Amino acid sequence: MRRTLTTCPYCGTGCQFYLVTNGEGKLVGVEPSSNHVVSKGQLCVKGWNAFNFANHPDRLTVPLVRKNGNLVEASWDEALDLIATRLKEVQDAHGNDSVAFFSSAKTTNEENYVMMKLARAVFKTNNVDHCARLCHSSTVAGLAATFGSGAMTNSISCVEKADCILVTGSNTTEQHPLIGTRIINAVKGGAKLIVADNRKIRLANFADMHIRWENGTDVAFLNGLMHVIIKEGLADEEFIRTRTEGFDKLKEVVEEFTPERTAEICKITPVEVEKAARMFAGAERAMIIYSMGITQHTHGVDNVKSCANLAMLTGNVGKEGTGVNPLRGQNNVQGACDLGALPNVYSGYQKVTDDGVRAKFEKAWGVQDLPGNVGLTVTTAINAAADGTLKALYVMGENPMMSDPDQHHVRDALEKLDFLVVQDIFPTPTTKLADVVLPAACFAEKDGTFTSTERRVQRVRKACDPPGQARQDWEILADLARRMGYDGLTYSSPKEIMDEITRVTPIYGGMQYDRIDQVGLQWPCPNRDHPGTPVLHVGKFARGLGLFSPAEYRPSAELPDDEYPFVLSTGRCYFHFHTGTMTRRSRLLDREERFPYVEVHPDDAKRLNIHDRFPVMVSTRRGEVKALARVSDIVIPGHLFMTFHFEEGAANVLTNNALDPVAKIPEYKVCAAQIRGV
Ligand SMILES: Nc1nc2c(c(=O)[nH]1)N[C@H]1C(S)=C(S)[C@@H](COP(=O)(O)OP(=O)(O)OC[C@H]3O[C@@H](n4cnc5c(=O)[nH]c(N)nc54)[C@H](O)[C@@H]3O)O[C@H]1N2
Ligand SMILES: Nc1nc2c(c(=O)[nH]1)N[C@H]1C(S)=C(S)[C@@H](COP(=O)(O)OP(=O)(O)OC[C@H]3O[C@@H](n4cnc5c(=O)[nH]c(N)nc54)[C@H](O)[C@@H]3O)O[C@H]1N2
Ligand code: SF4
Ligand SMILES: [Mo]
Repeated sequence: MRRTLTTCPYCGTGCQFYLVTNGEGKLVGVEPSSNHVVSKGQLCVKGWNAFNFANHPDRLTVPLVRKNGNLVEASWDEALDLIATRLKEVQDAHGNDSVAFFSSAKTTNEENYVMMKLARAVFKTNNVDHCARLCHSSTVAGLAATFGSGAMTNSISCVEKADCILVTGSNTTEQHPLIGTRIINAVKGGAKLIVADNRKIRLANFADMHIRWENGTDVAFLNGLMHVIIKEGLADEEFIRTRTEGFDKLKEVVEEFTPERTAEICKITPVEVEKAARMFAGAERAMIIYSMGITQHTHGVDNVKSCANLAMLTGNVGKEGTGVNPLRGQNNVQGACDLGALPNVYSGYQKVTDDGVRAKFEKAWGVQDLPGNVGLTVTTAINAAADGTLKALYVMGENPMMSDPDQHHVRDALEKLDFLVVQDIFPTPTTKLADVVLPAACFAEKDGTFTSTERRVQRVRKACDPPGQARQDWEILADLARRMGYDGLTYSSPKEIMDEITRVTPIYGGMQYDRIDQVGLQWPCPNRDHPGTPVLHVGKFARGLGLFSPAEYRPSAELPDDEYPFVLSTGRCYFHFHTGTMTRRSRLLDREERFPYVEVHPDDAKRLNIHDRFPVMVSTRRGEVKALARVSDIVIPGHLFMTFHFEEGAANVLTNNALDPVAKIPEYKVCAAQIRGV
């Protein structure tokens, strides 16, 4: 038996564990790492089972190329030559921006860097993005505007130092289980907990206040809290005076949000608004933790800015046990953003529109004419494909057919493309539409790094060989670059890629492999002597002064009406991850949750003659999906909740692709729906 220390491939908590391989080099299990800073010898059920999918017989093992309508086996040479030729043809005919790249929060930092360098240096387009668009793009935009840096301000260890925690739109015990445990520990240690989520999530059992407001009304609620805090003299005046700007504007906007008006919009009571305001503002150290309930709205950026406003108003930024803490979802979504798999920035958030930055990367990469226009996002690329302006798409480690909103629209868009490449570890609904499918190595089969939600860069280590002819993602991309006549992506190892990253990316300047060998470091870490940064904005915000950015309340894009009387919200469960490609191929996880389901309140079920565990049809203006009813008071009356884990009951057939105007994130959390028994 051999043990290899690596990082969990599921959520952004960033637990580490040992992968156990037997004498034949086959993965046989997982052992926790007792001295890891976050996981401390514990793992959630997905971590314990993280070795399981890697051995599954469905793994992609050979390149596939479409011939006469069918995907057939091909050699690597044939597949990569075809990609190089076709992408070049498309660009020659329709311009550089007719090609787009989806990078992957499942792959390593090094691979994301290589992908964005390939797009920019070789294909001369900024059309590169990844699933952060569907997830925390509101955070990146909202916190960059208010604080100057769009990441979690504090560390996971800070949770236990808070005196009051506001958890809003985060089902922490199921989605970031080891952070959920920290919250429960904090409560046991005397911290107050306010859970703002209309579902009765597990954390609600531990909460001093569980506020079940209407989905999509967070701006009103947060403005209401700030109204009370200002009115009752609970604001941190010194912090406002010395550390922030724009307070007068905030005061003016929240003036209108009396507890009564707030309660009316949110469908709660004025007393709840007042009580929560006093609890939060009264704490010595108060922390905000949020996730998709805040970001996945057409007003996602406004929601994030409002969280930032509340933290600044009460002086809760820049010290331990406080802060605005977006929990990043995927294992390496923080890293994919940091490494510039985004259409507007290079690695380290260096802007593509800045002439000096482009000149720097031209020199470092030995190329000319890097494009200065901001590229397409995941969501706008799909729309451009549907319009016929985007002609080719290269998808690495994403499954847009299942994860993007409005599946019929996505299918239509992907079918219209002249050329689609998908590089994955398993066949997916997206590979089914591809012209070329490339088999990739999974996390257990590669070296590199992931960056966790607390900005911690940690090692990923190879424990076994990839199946069949599957190759590392970065090697595939580098091989393609060579076929396009570019040698600047030829590396001998991920370490060499990281060395280049440290040279061109100031926040990662000190992230050399020898330094992060045992314990990962938190960025910004500008040089080899820097110890890393557990808490951001200490003494000074990244942008100088914190900017109060008040928002007016705007309702969600599609509200219930007579035809579609329910609010449908979508999200996740504990046992499955996203589009289920990995967890549904893990025996233990699959056993726990086997069928698509929809949560419906007992009063609604009774009225509509719907029975627990019996099939129902859920429909919206975009389509209909069959699922099993789960009759339960987890949801409030008038609300339905589904997960998007199941291909045979795909929630994204139903969702609305209305976007936030700034972040371009879709409104996964609110659309109008109907339900009936079948
Ligand atoms: N088991 C598991 N873990 C995961 C994932 C997974 O698929 N499975 N995915 C990972 C990823 S990428 C992400 S982004 C995270 C997501 O983690 P979370 O955001 O915690 O998960 P969700 O289920 O999307 O939504 C969380 C909660 O938001 C609430 N909510 C919905 N609308 C609103 C609203 O308008 N306001 C408020 N305040 N709350 C609202 C919902 O009721 C739900 O309980 O999880 C990560 N961890
Ligand atoms: N309705 C609804 N839809 C949502 C959401 C929601 O709350 N509601 N949440 C959104 C959010 S927050 C997110 S983050 C997105 C996630 O959207 P996606 O990223 O599209 O979903 P995943 O299932 O994580 O897809 C990852 C793919 O990468 C593959 N993969 C795994 N490891 C590797 C590897 O090492 N190399 C390669 N090449 N491939 C690999 C997996 O098999 C899988 O097909 O979904 C979004 N969609
Ligand atoms: S909490 Fe997240 S990182 Fe930790 S074991 Fe579970 S899925 Fe993996
Ligand atoms: Mo996510």
